[in-house]
Amino acid sequence: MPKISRRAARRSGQEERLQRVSSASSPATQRSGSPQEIEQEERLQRVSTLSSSGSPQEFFQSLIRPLDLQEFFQRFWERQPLVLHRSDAALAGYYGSLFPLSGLRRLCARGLQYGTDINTCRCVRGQKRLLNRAGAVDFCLLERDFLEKKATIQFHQPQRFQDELWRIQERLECFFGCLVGSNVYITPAGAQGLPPHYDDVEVLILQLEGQKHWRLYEPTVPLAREYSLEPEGRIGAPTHDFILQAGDLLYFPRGTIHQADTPAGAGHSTHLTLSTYQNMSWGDLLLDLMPGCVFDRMKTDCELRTGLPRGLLTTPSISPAVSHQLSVFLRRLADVVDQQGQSLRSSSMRRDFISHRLPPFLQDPQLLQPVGGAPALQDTVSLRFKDHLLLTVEPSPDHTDEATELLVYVLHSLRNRRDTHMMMGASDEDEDDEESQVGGLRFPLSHLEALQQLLVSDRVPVEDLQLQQEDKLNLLLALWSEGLLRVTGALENHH
Ligand SMILES: O=C(O)CCC(=O)C(=O)O
Ligand SMILES: [Fe+2]
Repeated sequence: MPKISRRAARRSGQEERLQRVSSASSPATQRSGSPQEIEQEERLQRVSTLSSSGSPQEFFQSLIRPLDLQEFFQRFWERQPLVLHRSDAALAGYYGSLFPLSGLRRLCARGLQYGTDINTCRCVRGQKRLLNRAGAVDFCLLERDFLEKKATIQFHQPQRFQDELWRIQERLECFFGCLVGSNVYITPAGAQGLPPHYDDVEVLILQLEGQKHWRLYEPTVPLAREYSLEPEGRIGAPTHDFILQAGDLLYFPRGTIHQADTPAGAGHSTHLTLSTYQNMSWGDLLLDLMPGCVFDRMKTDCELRTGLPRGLLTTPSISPAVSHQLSVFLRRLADVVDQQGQSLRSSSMRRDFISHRLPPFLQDPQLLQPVGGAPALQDTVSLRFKDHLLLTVEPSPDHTDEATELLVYVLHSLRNRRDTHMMMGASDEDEDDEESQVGGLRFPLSHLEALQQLLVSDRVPVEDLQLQQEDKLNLLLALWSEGLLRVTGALENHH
């Protein structure tokens, strides 16, 4: 079956190409302890104006406050830009704590690389100039380029280093069911980093520090699938022209042409661009599903297995008879999709998401380990980290003949790497065998029903599991050892 490389596209997400992340940049899981940092941490705990304990939906709701979720998706999502001016000092303080300029020196000390982790650029008379130096970022030189050359600092995927961004993006990935990347842009006063362009992602922009002047223009390619520059002469007059202040939020659909500059006279501007929905369209799903769908159909539909007309591949164009025959097959496939849609298998999009998303936001990695005692037959059990796991039914990789055996996979992101999140190519050499990259377990198809029971219920008495008695312990022990199951005590205790 042809495999469509979805990951290749992520390279072009946002403006910049993301390349191999240096192995020197290690994950930032350890708590740091200077007095200022502890103070900031405490402030975060106090102000946390973004819902931290609620569901992913409550979290997103708190992000677009005061707008309501339904209104956002009906009026704005994929339709038009939204500017939320807040005048909310607490929120501005919280946004400011997400990536303070004052913390950049400490981040640079971790061995950041130009091109990979940071780009420096400046837009002069509509032209972008890349000001990157070679190799590792030296903070003093970076600061000098920022002050003297008026370079904009574009920091790639800061959630790798900033815990609160990890928390925010992990919540958003749960909410959208899609990867969420980010970039921070720091622009000195009286400067512009990038010329007018559009991105291939839905973006939410949080103004963290200072202010920024934005101009948005009608898309030339609505819901664009590729990043592109647009020459000033082609973009016409802006549809939106406004200034974002710290604490404000901006949303615009992919394809929206935009440019932004920091007004002269004020201080620097820092904003965070959260991006999502790259390659997440109906077309992408069809690209993902069709090969498997045709492949399966060929097993039962002998006509799909009849040979092509002689010489078809060397005739210059498809004849009307051939295109008619193709359309007949496509209609038949459409009927199959209509009637047996539930058996469609979108595996590569799901695997791509589950294997590349952020791991659960946990300060203590111990929490990913098995908890409590091992399950026994008289127990009541529940799944842990439901937000981070999914079931797929796929052919066993061990069988290559036509009578392929189907297996149920429990895929999860518990042990995904935070330090390479959204960094293309970070682990390319181990990606050949994709299966080995996804955390997960596989079981015979007979276990599907019991797994679904566990997924939809808060807790299930083991005796109620729809599974052969002798298979139950195997299933539960496998899930428990993986950190995905806990014993919740007998059901009557909870009634
Ligand atoms: O700040 C800038 O110069 C551009 C930022 C941008 O293009 C974005 O956030 O998508
Ligand atoms: Fe952009």
